[in-house]
Amino acid sequence: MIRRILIAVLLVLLTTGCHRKLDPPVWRFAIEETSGSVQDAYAQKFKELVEEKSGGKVIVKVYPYGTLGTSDQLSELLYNGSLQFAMASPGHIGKMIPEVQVLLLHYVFSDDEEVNRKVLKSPEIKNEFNQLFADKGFEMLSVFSEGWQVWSTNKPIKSPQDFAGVKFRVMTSPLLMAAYEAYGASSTPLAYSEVYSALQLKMIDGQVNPVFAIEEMSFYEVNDHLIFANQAQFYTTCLTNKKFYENLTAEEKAWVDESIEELSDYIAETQARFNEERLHVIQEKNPDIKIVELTPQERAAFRQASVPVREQFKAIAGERGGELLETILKEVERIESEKDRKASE
Ligand code: 6CS
Repeated sequence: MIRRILIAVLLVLLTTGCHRKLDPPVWRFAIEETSGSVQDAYAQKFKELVEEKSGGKVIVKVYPYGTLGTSDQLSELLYNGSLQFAMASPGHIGKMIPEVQVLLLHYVFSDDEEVNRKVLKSPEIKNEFNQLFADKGFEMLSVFSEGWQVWSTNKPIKSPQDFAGVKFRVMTSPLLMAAYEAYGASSTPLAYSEVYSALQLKMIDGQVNPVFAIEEMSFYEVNDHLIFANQAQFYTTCLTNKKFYENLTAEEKAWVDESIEELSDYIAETQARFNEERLHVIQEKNPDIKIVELTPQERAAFRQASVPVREQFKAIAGERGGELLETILKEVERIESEKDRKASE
C-alpha cells in the first residue's frame, strides 16, 4: 500500500516536473527491468553516448523497473510526455498495438540471431513498425533481441502434452496467452513484478523469459527446470515520445539517432554475454537446477502446435498484422537462403 502511494506521488512529481525548464535539460528514460539487466545496459550506454555527444548539454536520467510502475504505466507516461524515452516490450504494449505481437509468435523467426537482425532492419518491415508506433504517438528508435525465451518450470517439459494443466505466466498480451494455450497450458498474464511471489505461492507453475531475467528476478529459486525450446527471442522496442522527438533540433536529433545506431552491435553482444554468464550464476546459486535442451524432433512438435496461432494472430491484428507476418516470413526465408548460398560458395 505504502509503495503504491509512493509511486503515485512520484508519478505526480514527474508529470508536474516536466513543465519546469531544467538547465541542462533532463531526458527521462524508463526501463522495464532492474539495474544490471539488458535494458539497463542499453539505457546506460545511451546515456553515456548522448551526454558525451552533447558535451553535457543534456542529462539522461535512467529509471529502473520498480521506480515508476509497470510496463503499461511506463507506456502511458511516455505517451503523455512525462517521460521522453522508454522501453516497451511487445508482450505488454501489444495490447495497445496488436500488430507488434508478430514479434511474439513462435517459430516464425530464424534460429540464427544474425538473420533476424537483418530481417528487422529490412526497410519494408522497419517502416511498418515505425508507422504502427507513430499512429499511437510514439517514435520507435529501435527493436532488438534480449536473447532466447526460456521456460522456467517445476517439471521437465519436452512435448506440448507436458504443458497440460501447467499454470504458466506470460506477459499481458492476448497473443501470448493464445501461444501457450495452443500447447495446452493454462496461461496466466501477470506484471513482471508479480511473478516471483506467484511462483513462490504456487499460484503459477512456470514462466518464460531470457536467462539473464530468470537470474535477475531470482526465478531459479522457485523453479528448478530451465527448458530451451528456442521458440522465440525476447524482442523489445526502444521508444520516444513522438512530439518530443519532432521538436528536437537537428543537432539534438543527431545525438539521439547516432547513439541508437551505435547501440545496435553493442546490445547484440551484451545480451549474448549476459545470458551466457547468468546461466553459470544460476547453476552456482542453485546446483539442483536442471537444464533441458529440446532435440530437433521435440522442437518440431512444438513448432507444429504453434502454427495455428498464426491464424489467431491474424484475427487479433487484422489485415495489416497479417501482411506484416507474411512479409517477415518471406524475408526470413530470403535472408536464410542468401546465407546458405554464400556458405556453399
Ligand atoms: O516478463 C516480463 O514482463 C519482462 N521481461 C523482460 C525480460 N523484460 C521486460 C518485461 O516486462
